[in-house]
Amino acid sequence: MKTTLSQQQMQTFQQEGFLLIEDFLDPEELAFWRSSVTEAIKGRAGQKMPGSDIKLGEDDGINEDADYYNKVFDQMLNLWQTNDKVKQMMVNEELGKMVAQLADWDGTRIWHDQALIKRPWANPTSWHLDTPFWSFSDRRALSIWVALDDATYQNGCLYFIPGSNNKTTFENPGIGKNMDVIFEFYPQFKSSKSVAVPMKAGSCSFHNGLTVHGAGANMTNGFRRAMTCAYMPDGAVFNGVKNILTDEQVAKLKIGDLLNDDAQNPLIYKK
Ligand SMILES: O=C(O)CCC(=O)C(=O)O
Ligand SMILES: [Fe+2]
Repeated sequence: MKTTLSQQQMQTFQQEGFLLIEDFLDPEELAFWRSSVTEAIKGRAGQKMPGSDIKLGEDDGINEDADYYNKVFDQMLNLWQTNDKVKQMMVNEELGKMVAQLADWDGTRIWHDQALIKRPWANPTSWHLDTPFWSFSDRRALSIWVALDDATYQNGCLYFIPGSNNKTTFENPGIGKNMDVIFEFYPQFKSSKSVAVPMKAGSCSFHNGLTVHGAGANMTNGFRRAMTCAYMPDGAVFNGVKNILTDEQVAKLKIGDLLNDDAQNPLIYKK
């Protein structure tokens, strides 16, 4: 894993809100990540996340747009909790340090990992923010997105609006069916230039969770698989948003409580 960062890369990330790292994984590591994620997904038998009965393709059942959203991507969360190989990939101090350097914080915890798989002919992922969905509020929170297949203009590579990370708020426009819903909330970006980030399998990008981002449709007959992980700073506190926490976990939390349960949010690096 290529986890060494230059000062320039850290600065670019702070300014632009995203950073591409080419050849993040070497071929051997990529093979391990691919087979481990595949194994972990199989092991789930359709269960989207531990502690929940929701099956892949069954959520949002009351939402008339469920059919559309189910075809944006298959989303499997917290594979690290149910597969030891994925745990080995995710609970990695070097990676935690890299994240801490980009975020400029002292300790890194995992919020959740997530496999994001665009099947052949998948719908696009419309412009959105990540952090406002999460159960803590921190402008520095970020994700890694590792390409397990080549991510191309044709099959749904990521797009970013550079610099939006420093101007968005915690207001959450959600992931709308229409690509442009976010601009109703953040009209200042309506005429911004976007940047496409195609990448080879094994490369990765990091993005701040307040950077406006999305992905294209999959116009091909192949899969576009990515393994991602969202990170939080050590010391982050509960903001009252349930997100992926279970009812039992939420029942035990008061707003302002530390999210420091290592079984849910493992500390992977501390300065
Ligand atoms: O993979 C995608 O289509 C979207 C990824 C994304 O929004 C994220 O990783 O935060
Ligand atoms: Fe996102």
